[in-house]
Amino acid sequence: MDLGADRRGVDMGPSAIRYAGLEREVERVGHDCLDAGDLAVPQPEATDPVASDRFEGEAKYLAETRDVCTRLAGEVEGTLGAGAFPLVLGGDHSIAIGTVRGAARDADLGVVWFDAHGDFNTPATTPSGNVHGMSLAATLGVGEFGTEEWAVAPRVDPANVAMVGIRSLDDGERVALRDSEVTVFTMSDIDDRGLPDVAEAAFDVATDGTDGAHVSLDMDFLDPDEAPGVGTPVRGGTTYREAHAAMERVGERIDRVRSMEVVEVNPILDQHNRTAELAVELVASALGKRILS
Ligand SMILES: [Mn+2]
Repeated sequence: MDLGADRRGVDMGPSAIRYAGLEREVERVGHDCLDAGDLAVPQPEATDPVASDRFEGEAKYLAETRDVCTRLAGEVEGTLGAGAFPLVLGGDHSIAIGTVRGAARDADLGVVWFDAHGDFNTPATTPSGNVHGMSLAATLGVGEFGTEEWAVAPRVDPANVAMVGIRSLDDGERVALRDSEVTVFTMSDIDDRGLPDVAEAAFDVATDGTDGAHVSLDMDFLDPDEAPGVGTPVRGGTTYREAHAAMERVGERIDRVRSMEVVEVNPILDQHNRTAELAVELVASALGKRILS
């Protein structure tokens, strides 16, 4: 999916992640892996960004995004229903609306959101109109997203949502986040407490009284020195080891993890596919790979 922002190239991300050997690596960690292929997503060049929709002009490609996310939610729900673990590849972060909706359908779900950004804008606050910067707000039913067709609420309680790695917020989302029950661990928190401690705390938030957590990994969680091939890079992110430490914490609690997605890999901005390769490594850590095993 590359509808969540102005055309950038993140729709090639899943292909780059596959090319980097995801399936092989997942099987090496000890899991069977079935690639269910790509969802059909409209091409931005063939689509009017402000076609008729409820929030016309304030959120680009909203109708198309909702359609894709509705189908994705069905895939995720079906995967869970088959007793498997859904791992969704992006694509821009707007896909989280579908992943979370599917994972929350039959469960009380918490969310751990690893990201440089808040993704907490709404059509009323967005400076850009890009839905990938609204995906968490849409998931929680904030503001104009508080309608039945958008929100997964009440199944995802904001009190069970934790964000990690935040370092770039728009003014409107800073206010909205402060007014919400979402727990935000910024890069400053990681400086102060260290990543393992922050990741543990985030997991505690997401699993407190829930049936499990969804892990949403935006590759811009990492510093662009490590992950240059992302849609919206921001300096001052996590290091290579910190990112692995975060995913190793996920791996330690994998029995409480219901679903995962890795998003915003942009092969056009990447260097020799290193960001996609890093995405594969981080997924392997999250699924249980350890240095000595
Ligand atoms: Mn994001």
